[in-house]
Amino acid sequence: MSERKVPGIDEYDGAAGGWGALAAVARAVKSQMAVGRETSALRRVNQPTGFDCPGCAWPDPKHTSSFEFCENGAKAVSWEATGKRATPDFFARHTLAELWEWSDHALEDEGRLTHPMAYDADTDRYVPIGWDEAFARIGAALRALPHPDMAEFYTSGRTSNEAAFLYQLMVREYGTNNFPDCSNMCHEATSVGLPGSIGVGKGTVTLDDFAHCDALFSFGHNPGTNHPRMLSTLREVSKRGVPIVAVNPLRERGLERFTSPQHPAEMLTNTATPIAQTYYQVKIGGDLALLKGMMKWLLDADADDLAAGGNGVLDHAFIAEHTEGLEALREDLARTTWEEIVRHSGLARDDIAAAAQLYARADRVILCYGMGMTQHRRGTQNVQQMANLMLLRGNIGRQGAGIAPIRGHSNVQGDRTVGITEKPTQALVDAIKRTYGFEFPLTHGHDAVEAVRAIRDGRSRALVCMGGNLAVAMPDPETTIPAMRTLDLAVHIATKLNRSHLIPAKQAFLLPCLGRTERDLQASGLQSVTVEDSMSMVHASQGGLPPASDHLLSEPAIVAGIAKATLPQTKVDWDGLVGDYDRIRDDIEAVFPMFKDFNRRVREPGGFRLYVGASERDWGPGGKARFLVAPGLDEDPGTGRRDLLTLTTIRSHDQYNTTIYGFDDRYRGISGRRDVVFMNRDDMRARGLAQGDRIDVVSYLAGDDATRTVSGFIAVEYDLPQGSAAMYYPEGNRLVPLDSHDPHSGTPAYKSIPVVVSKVRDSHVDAG
Ligand SMILES: Nc1nc2c(c(=O)[nH]1)N[C@H]1C(S)=C(S)[C@@H](COP(=O)(O)OP(=O)(O)OC[C@H]3O[C@@H](n4cnc5c(=O)[nH]c(N)nc54)[C@H](O)[C@@H]3O)O[C@H]1N2
Ligand SMILES: Nc1nc2c(c(=O)[nH]1)N[C@H]1C(S)=C(S)[C@@H](COP(=O)(O)OP(=O)(O)OC[C@H]3O[C@@H](n4cnc5c(=O)[nH]c(N)nc54)[C@H](O)[C@@H]3O)O[C@H]1N2
Ligand SMILES: [Mo]
Repeated sequence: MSERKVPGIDEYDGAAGGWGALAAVARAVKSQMAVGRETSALRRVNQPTGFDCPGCAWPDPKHTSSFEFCENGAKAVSWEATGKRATPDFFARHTLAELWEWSDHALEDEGRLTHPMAYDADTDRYVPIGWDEAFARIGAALRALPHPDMAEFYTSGRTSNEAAFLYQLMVREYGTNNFPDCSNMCHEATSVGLPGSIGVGKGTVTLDDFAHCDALFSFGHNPGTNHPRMLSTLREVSKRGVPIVAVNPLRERGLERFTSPQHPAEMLTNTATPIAQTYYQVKIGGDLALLKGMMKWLLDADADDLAAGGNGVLDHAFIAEHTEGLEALREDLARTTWEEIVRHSGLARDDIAAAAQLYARADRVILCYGMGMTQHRRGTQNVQQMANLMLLRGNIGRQGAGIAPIRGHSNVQGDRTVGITEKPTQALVDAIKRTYGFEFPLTHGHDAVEAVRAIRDGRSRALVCMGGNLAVAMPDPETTIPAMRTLDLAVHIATKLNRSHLIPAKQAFLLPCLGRTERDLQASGLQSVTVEDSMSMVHASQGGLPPASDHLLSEPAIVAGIAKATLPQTKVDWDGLVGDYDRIRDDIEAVFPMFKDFNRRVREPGGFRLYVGASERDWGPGGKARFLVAPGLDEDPGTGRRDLLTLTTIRSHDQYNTTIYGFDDRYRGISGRRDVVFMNRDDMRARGLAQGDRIDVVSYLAGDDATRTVSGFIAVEYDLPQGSAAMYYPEGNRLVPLDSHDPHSGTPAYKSIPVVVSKVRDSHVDAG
């Protein structure tokens, strides 16, 4: 680390977790909550009778009886269960133009929304409106559109199964499949890529498998920040002496060592458990090359072993019985030279061989991965190469082994399972017809990128958002935001104020809903909802706090309100369903037979696991798993000149997606600021940059004429490979054009932006 002192930049030499995590929870609670009412919420997270933590989709250990501590879960809960309120008074004091100048942090920090509001163009303010009037106006606006395909219905992944099911039902009865979804920006490469390989777009492991694996690979995710409860699992794995291999351009503290707040001995003695045994600092976008290198090594070692009379390194019995396509993969790997593999991955051949050897020696391997793999132009192929690697040794569909996409939002997987998809199947059309007696078109609707394009081009005139912050989460705000300003109708169902809500359409509505932590009372009494975690476990979630305001409605009730106002001839008994969520679950079961016995099974402690064929070596139609070839090694082809730096965008330790809790990123040594670009020491030197120098970052994507710049950020020296750089999301989003995405999954290439970094003359941050 450089000598110059820059405010807010320091080295963090502690472990992940530890006392720092406890102190951070105390601060989060103190800034948001009145101790007593709200803090009782913290004791009910992820308990058998409590609510599902809105923080992430990592599963809960089945039989925990004590509070499973997680710093960022506590932040998520205290942020929702805050004592602060954004009331009609607040909206009366500020125009939208004024609020636009506020930071994303300041907007949400006003607290929970309390009343349904409608935009008043004359005063440029949100003013209170009654629920019925809001529904009537929304219904009228939706009915006034010339065609249902001119409306977009976005979902963010916190939405429960029950709310999501009703939402897709309403949208389909209305007549469109336009379902832009947060998963389009997230794990869509998994949902699209894995079915081709293993027949199902979901992970194949359960939490129990982690107790049986004998090697674990972690590609492109940062559990210390984004899935902190996973560290407890990794800690157990490490304690068993199982090697953990991290593949990540950045050295992430949570992948290096962890002091568990669950274990007093570690806390008191200030010791930590080492996590990753080996850390591969791959170049950004170099994973495809690393994976191919590992597979090339395996095939060569296998051939050698067979020639020497051994049984080979691959699982030949599995390959023969369960797979097809190995020959094409073999040819592709034979064509790929080590020289190219080394250049693209940034790793030495010996190191790649060591990773492959470690993989080959283990009998049961789990491979986990996150956004570092999916958010590339060839994210889908990246995912499929990971599946190839696993299939070579039969590491799918048996105990202690499998592929584990680590999902983002706590119910992003469930929303998909219950029908939020722009590509419906004939089976879904038939099931809805059978259950409700109406038909909807089989034509594909819009995903998130397509939805923004349609809005930009005037083909879509209405946008309904079930949660989220679409304008800020999407790439290219210079396109997305002006496009959204031209809409006829914008409806936001939300808990807290964010920038997307400040983009007024001709008519705009802000509809406040209950959060996970709150009691949901309907005609039949207290309700619970259900969610599905990353490992396909479905379980119930019931809030215990009194609602943040008497005027809130639940998400299912809001959907029903809009549905009744939009569909006067509806065939669905909306009131009956909302009055008793058991009835929604019965209908989910009727439409999706995999939820057989839903209401009974979800009442069992810990819930139940949905059927995942690949976990049982049932590979779906065709009957075989498939090795799939991804020609070449370039993960982000066509993105521009390779002499540029490649910039990735990442989450700080103090944010939840576009929700900015605070300005610290403890494990990376950053405090009180987010205007940083992490750079390699030699790259800084080559550009005459010192720690804290102000810089401009300009992206250069082939075929993109716009000049996209982030100005005045500061350069921070960090341990990442030469040629790679990183900054925070969403600050980096304006460097990503809307068209820079994986063509198969539509996932934006947020993790690979070619940039030029240059010094802003004579301006470094003052020494502290
Ligand atoms: N506290 C908290 N929890 C969250 C979230 C949050 O914002 N805050 N968000 C939720 C959501 S929606 C999601 S999707 C998940 C996201 O969880 P992650 O997938 O962990 O998300 P990111 O921070 O985007 O970081 C991914 C990691 O990929 C690495 N990386 C970047 N580029 C590359 C590359 O080319 N190759 C490799 N191998 N690695 C790369 C980065 O260094 C970083 O460590 O977390 C969920 N949980
Ligand atoms: N550059 C870059 N961009 C990215 C990413 C990246 O890694 N880099 N990651 C992408 C990923 S993985 C994702 S998932 C998307 C996230 O995109 P979104 O899901 O659209 O964004 P969030 O920030 O999670 O949404 C926050 C808002 O949700 C609302 N909210 C919170 N809780 C609830 C609730 O219980 N009900 C309702 N109705 N509303 C609620 C609040 O109003 C809050 O302001 O961003 C993507 N964008
Ligand atoms: Mo995500």
